[in-house]
Amino acid sequence: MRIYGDLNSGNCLKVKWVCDALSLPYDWIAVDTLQGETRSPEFLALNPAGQVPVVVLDDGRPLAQSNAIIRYLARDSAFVPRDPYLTAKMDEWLFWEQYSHEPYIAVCRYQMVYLGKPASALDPDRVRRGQAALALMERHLTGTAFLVGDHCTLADVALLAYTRLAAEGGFALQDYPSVCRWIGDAERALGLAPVGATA
Ligand SMILES: N[C@@H](CCC(=O)N[C@@H](CS)C(=O)NCC(=O)O)C(=O)O
Repeated sequence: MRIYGDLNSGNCLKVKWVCDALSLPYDWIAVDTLQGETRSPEFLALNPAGQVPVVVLDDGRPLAQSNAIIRYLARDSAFVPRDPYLTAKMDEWLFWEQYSHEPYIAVCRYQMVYLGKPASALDPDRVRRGQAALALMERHLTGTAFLVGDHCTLADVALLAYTRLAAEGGFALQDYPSVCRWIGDAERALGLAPVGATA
């Protein structure tokens, strides 16, 4: 399998984390989104949306959208609950992440880290919605170890990707203590070093 991705992108890291945790072999193809590498005809043939991550499976079929990719790769693993209702609760978080979390937290981070904007130049409505997403997670994680039950599922993988980087987007993670506790637990479950830790 080939993974086309950017190691600074949380969406791409979701795929890497799942492959590493499940010992799925892959070749990582680094794609520089800022240099237009997602706009080449070859890349657009893999993903007409012109975004990473994209995987090309061993049989040559491409698949895009981070949550669709991890859903496919981890389909028979402990990252997906066996109980259909709990699987649907996991999917609830995956859809929520893409509509109500990533567009605010990841985009604020993108504007600060990639485009060099100061926090004061961020769209206040985007910041407010990012804070609302963190507050919702805080309320939920105050009563549960992981997002769905007591072990790490794809819901945690997907939400961890940008939540652990939220400070880089100007968000005060210390205001969300249960989220901070969960970040550590999810990182340990995935075998990840904390953000900023030197190897
Ligand atoms: N919903 C998509 C979002 C993918 C996405 O936003 N990818 C960004 C990097 S994180 C990208 O490729 N940006 C380059 C571009 O849009 O041209 C997913 O979850 O995979």
